[in-house]
Amino acid sequence: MKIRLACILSLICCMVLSCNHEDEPESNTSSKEKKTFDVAGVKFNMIFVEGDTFTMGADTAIDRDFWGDEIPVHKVILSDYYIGELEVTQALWKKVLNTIPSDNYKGAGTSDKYPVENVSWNDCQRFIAKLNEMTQKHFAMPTEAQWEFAAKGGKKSQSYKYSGGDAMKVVGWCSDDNKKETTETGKRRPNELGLYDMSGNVREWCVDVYADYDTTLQVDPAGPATALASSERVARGGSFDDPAFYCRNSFRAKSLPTSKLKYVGLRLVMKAEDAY
Ligand SMILES: [Ca+2]
Repeated sequence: MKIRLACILSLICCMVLSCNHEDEPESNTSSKEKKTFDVAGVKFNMIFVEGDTFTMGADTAIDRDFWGDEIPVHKVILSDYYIGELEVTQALWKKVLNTIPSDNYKGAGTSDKYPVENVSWNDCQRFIAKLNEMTQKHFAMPTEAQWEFAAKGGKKSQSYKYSGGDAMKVVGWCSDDNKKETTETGKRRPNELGLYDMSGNVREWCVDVYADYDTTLQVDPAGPATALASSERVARGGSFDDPAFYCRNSFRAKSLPTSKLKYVGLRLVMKAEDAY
């Protein structure tokens, strides 16, 4: 009886360990669902997001914390795209621009898996331009619609409040953790698409100029066509420095494109047809 009990316990233990392992971000894989890119030795994964029509904005039936700019909800049609499995890391930023801008820099090597932050929207555009020059690819900053659709789990959405769950402490890092700094990317549970830290850790710049929503059906929207130097840009997902309700899938933050903040970084996207 004791032997049988020991076997059952060790089987459960193996299953738990196996599950934990599956939650760790993987590298060195390449398929339609997940493409690995290598920039002079720094590898990162992009996850396929099948396009669809989705409802953008706060689902007020499940989320009573919504703010006025999260409505009116509206239908958006998105084409297929890829989005970063993780926030852009300090290792990748260093490899591309050879600079170390982050406030939470832990030292050479140690900081590699931490998200880059303290980078302005303008800095991020320079980073992407240089990355594209190095790789001969077409990486971009997500549109606000691409970011929100991916955060909500795309076509695999389970209608969670945060990206990947209804409890923030399970899926990401916010001020409730009381850490007062970023955490290595990929340490909490991913969302339905396998994306980590969409909610929390660092807010993520989007390409869009911040503007009110309207009810018009939109196809691959990228925000207002006119952008002034003083136009605030959208940053989504909340951060380690924000309360949990800022980390909801539909919450919208904004900052000037010149703002460098220790809680704002970015994530990459790419059109599906550009991934080959
Ligand atoms: Ca984030």
